[in-house]
Amino acid sequence: MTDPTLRLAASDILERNWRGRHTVPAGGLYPHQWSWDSAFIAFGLRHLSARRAQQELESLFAAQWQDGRLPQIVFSTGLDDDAYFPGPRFWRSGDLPEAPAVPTAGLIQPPNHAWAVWAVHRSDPQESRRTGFLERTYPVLHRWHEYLRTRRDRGGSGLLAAVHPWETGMDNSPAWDLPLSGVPRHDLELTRPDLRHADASERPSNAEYGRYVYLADRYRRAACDDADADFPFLVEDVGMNALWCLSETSLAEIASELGADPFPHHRRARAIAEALHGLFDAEAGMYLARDIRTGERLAPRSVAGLLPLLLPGLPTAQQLLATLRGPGFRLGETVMVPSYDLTRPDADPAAYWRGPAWFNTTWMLMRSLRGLGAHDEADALRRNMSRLALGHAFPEYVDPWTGSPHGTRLFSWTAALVLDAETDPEDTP
Ligand code: 9WN
Repeated sequence: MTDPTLRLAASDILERNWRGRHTVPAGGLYPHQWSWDSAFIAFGLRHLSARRAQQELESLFAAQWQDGRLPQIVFSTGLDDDAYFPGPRFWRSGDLPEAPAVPTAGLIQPPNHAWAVWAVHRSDPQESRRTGFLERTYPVLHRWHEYLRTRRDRGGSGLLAAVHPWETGMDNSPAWDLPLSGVPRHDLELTRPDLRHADASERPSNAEYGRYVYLADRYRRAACDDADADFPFLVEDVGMNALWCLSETSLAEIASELGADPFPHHRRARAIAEALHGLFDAEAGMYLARDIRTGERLAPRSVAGLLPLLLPGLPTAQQLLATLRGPGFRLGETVMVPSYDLTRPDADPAAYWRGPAWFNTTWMLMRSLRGLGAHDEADALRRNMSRLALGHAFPEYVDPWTGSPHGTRLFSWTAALVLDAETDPEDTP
């Protein structure tokens, strides 16, 4: 790590947001434990304490449902129900037979967990072996991926489907506008505790929230059973599936390390990669999400469509690199990778997932660039991420042109991922 101030500041945030067994994404806006945040956070924590990185992941794994799902949110007990909406009273997970003892949401988030477990192991294999980390986590991860494979392949294509924009982790992406437009709006008065902590112009609108709540409510009413054939939102998201494929490859590594057979994981990873290839759109120069209900590709080009770059030996890597460097994403001219196609007139550098640059997606693409030998571009991204994080109190996201900060501050994955990038700059996916 070149800059001790950065390391100190990042660890300070991770310490401040630590709640004894897990880290909250941000104290005010996101006061519970989020699934894919925890995996990103573990990538940073592993440089401070292998034990803590293990705890971060294992506190999430302790909330695994009997059907294998890892929930989007594990609710902290002891907070008011209105600390975040929808909270534990909305989900009432305790009434569902497959839910764990702790209150959780019923939705999921992108499966980056096996990837994180393997990274935590690699950073201190001795400590991992001594504590039996992989022995404990492998069965959990295996059941999680089985849930995705058997319950979430709603389109029968071999890809997992999201039933809610929240599941993709890129909630307000323009890619979801079309499928969301057919979703009814929940008619109850909305509670928006998020607006106490963030500017309304930088958060989804009430109209969008009405639809989000309709979907979550309908999913909960069906006991989160993934069996509703007419569910009004069913999309195959590129980012979720790329991370699933990458995590399946990590499961193969974990299986080998444990003396188990890695082959079934390699076989599944290959099957996901092949199915994912069905989402490649040569004209767009990237992968596009698919609406299962209509069978149509969703035209908006979001950063999710570049995330297959994480996958080793990707046949379309050069086309994706050209798109990343081209007018839509402008690598080298922008400070970090924008979340949405800059050539579109509705791209907005400040609006939630509709233009600004996030640290997690930039960090993933930085690692991908390094894996492809593009070291100078990877280094430039790393330097920009560190400068902007330190200069602006570790913001949730930034303007991709000017770097000006948006969203909440002291955001945990921002701290964790710049810490990771600076401590282990040579690491690849
Ligand atoms: C809903 C916690 C989460 C991230 C998501 C991000 C945002 C929540 C929200 O915050 O989503 O899950 O309330 O907007 O979009 O990626 O996991 O940091």
